[in-house]
Amino acid sequence: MPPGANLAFHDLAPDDESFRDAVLAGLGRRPKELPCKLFYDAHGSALFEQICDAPEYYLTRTETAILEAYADEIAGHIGPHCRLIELGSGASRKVRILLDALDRPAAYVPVDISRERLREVVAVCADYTRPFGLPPLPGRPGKRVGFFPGSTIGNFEPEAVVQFLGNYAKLLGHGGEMLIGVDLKKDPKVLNSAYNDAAGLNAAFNLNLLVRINRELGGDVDLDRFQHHAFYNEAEGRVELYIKSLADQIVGIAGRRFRFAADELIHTENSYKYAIPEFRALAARAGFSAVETWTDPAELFSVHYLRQG
Ligand code: AVJ
Repeated sequence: MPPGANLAFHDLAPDDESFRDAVLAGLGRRPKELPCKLFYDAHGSALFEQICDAPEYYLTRTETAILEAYADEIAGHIGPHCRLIELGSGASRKVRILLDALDRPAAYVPVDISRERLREVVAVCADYTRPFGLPPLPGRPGKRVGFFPGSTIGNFEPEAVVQFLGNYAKLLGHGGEMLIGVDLKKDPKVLNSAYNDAAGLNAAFNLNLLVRINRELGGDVDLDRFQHHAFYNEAEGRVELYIKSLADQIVGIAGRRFRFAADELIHTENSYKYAIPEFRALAARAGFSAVETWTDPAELFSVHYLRQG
């Protein structure tokens, strides 16, 4: 933190469902599932950082290049003294690019935990998939601007995207604007390799859920009897991630016994991909109109600047 910068931390104490409850609930469903938010324990987050540097996983470097290429144009749209409210990890290089280009931003509000060089940093611990209120923000009243990079919006079902953007709109208030990263539909080969990288980082990231179950819930999962399974479902416009059981087996977890059939799939994540008009249509249903959209020359990824109304 630079000299003179202030850091405020507001813990809204989100009542996060325990890992145990989420696992037992998910494995109790038909078909079985484990929610993707469970990926991000310390090891999972570290694996994801590695995935971001994998040659096949173009998303992070492409979005970063777009932000670097158009930072001044984006800062022009945002204007001076904004309050930048970022949902999710603020640790990435991306917000750094934005903050360096912005004109005297008034505050940066990472809704998770991050570090920044601003006059004011207001960190808020909250579950942003649910509505929450912001604490009073310091500095002169500037525009509230949302920042949601990384195509994490792709994890929401399309109908939930409208709900989520609607909640975000309320959080930003009248005249609020937002910058959001959205991965684009493309050649299935490119998508399939992005989620099945040669180094096996996506597989380790996915199967880390089973490692967590053994460590945290006293599971007796034999990891050699399960496999990473990810593919692009063109009809649904999404990459689907599963953990596949390689045999008929019974596994003990948290004192319970779960039966898995050979080839049974446990769903762990959807990552929706959009064509630009498709995403704009969803944003419009949430009350946002498209001000500008930037892509890379190969149109692999898109960054959208949206305005309410
Ligand atoms: C962080 C949700 C954007 O869906 O591409 C990476 C997570 N899943 N490899 C994505 C992820 C498998 C990533 N997001």
